[in-house]
Amino acid sequence: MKLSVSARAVAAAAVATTMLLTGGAVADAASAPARPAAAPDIPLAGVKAHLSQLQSIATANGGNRAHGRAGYKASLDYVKAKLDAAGYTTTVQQFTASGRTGYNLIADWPGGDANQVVMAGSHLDSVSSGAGINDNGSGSAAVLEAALAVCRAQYKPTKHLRFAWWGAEELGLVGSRYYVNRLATGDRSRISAYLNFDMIGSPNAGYFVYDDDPAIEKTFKDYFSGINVPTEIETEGDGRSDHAPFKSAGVPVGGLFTGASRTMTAAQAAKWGGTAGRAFDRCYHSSCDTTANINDTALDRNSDALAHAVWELSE
Ligand code: DTR
Ligand code: CA
Ligand code: ZN
Ligand code: ZN
Repeated sequence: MKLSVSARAVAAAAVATTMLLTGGAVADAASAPARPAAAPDIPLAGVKAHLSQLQSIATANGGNRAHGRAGYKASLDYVKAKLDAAGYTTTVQQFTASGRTGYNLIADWPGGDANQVVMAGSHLDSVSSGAGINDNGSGSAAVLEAALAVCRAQYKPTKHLRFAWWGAEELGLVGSRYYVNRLATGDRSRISAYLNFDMIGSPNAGYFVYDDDPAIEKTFKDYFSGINVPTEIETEGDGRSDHAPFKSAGVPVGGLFTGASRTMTAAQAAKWGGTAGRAFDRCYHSSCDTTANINDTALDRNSDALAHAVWELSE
């Protein structure tokens, strides 16, 4: 007698056979490991609101947010208040440089593996000649808004997230070096990545990716490829921002940069838009580095890339 064998029975037999051969469950769409949630879009309006606050702080405090001046501490108090309200564990680290008191702000997002810490940071100080909105309100505001997005999402990554705002970078990476030098040796090796954001909204913006750690570099480059924005390797800054002390301590580092006093070439203008022969930021370290000195598209793209990397590297 010929048996009619249903397709379901054939499939069941195939699964059973596979189970026997693999000794385990058969992975299928339902059981495949879930891909981590993609990073949320970082609202440009949120980042710009922080820049407006930093501009107001500078205007109310002698026109700058420089190390050792009232404008810097007011900037730190602003950022800290936002993070405290969002449930972060914040720490203010005090140090002295050039005879004046400086401060780092460290914000830990509760949870995650303390042996695998993903950090994102930026320097919060300006030079004494201006408000420092691109240098480096842009990085500080983007890191803050990404940290607030982690709270909004109630993101619970495998790794531990830590965010930092450095003091006295303009004096020579003083705050970040103070932090790294005071890490217990074991703590240095617990930092699996440090991401640096110093000038990410330059008016005549280039899109530069640090090429220090290949995996971090790829994370950023893949993001920009996904939005069809070409990038170049950052060549102006080795040792010139707060990633340097982390790199010297053996921590994998990466970051983004939109350019400072170097001029944009014709080839760069052709792929990015912008003006050839003009500095990426004509107001670098000048009094005109105000909220008018920001390229919104560049700031938005880099803020979103920052969040993408934080989510991707901490999953
Ligand atoms: N040192 C930064 C500006 C700067 C110049 N080149 C780079 C490269 C990468 C990051 C930052 C910079 C400052 O003046 O704060
Ligand atoms: Ca965005
Ligand atoms: Zn600077
Ligand atoms: Zn800077």
